[in-house]
Amino acid sequence: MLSKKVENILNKQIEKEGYSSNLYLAMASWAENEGYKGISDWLYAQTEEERMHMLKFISYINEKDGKAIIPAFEKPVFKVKTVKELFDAVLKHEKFITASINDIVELVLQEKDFSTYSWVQWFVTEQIEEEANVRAILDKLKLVGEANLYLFDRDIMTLRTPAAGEGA
Ligand code: OFO
Repeated sequence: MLSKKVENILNKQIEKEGYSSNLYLAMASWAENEGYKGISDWLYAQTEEERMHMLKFISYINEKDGKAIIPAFEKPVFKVKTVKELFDAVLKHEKFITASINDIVELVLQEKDFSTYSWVQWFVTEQIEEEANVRAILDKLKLVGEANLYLFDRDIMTLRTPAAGEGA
């Protein structure tokens, strides 16, 4: 059984994970239009990963006798002109998601909901990994330089760590 407060914060996270999925979908489409095939593949893969995160929240809430709410998703907004700006925006968004996962951890501890505390640790680890992946991409971009985007775009998928549960 989830407390009302825990059920609410987990439902809010469904919306955030769904928004993340749509944000990366919009970014993937931007990259595709700009001719960056590798970058768009990376973002399409992220889109799927975020959808999987959203589904995890939905099934956990329902499993615990709560009611998962599927919301209307806000239109994703981002304004970038360069690949560097694009990945800065991805990192900024991941930091926002990390902060919201931390808010969940804080609340479940206050509520003494130790099973949700244990369950949400998967997301704590996942956020460390996601931020690290994006930082590695930004480092690589710095290394190859914006002038060599062809190479960066060709190799970006090799920087992707498969998500937990995804075939390696
Ligand atoms: Fe769901 O981890 Fe990124 O946002």
